[in-house]
Amino acid sequence: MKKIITYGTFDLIHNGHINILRRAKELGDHLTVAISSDEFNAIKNKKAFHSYENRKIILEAIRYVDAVIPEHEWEQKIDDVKKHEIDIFVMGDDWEGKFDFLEDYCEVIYLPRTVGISTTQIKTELGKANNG
Ligand code: C2G
Repeated sequence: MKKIITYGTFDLIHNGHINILRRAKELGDHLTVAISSDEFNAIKNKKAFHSYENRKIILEAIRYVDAVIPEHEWEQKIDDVKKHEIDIFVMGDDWEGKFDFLEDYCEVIYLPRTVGISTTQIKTELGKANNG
């Protein structure tokens, strides 16, 4: 069984998230998603609309996702890859090159981001709409 892992905040789920989850799953048989805890988001200077628990509930309902684990820190990836016997690590190419150190443990694949959508854009445009 070929196991895939990917990491992210996955707040306000949108088509860009779905595209990378679908394409990650297509690379193997089992996809684990490590979603950032609320505390780790603070380290990433991100404030998610949905709490970790709610982002987990939403991710678990997506057909491409087989398991959801928490991401507490940058340094956990090697342990995660070993513990979950991961074959392929996948991230959007905005992270191109940043996780190449994992190549000693698994295949590393960066996939093109979906253009024209982001959680930040959703928040910004909703903010404008509500403020007239
Ligand atoms: N993504 C994408 N296309 C978009 C937006 C996001 O392909 N239009 C991808 C990102 O490249 C990432 C995943 O969706 O692979 C999750 O994006 P975020 O929730 O923004 O995750 P991020 O804050 O980049 O956290 O340790 C890694 C970090 O946790 C990644």
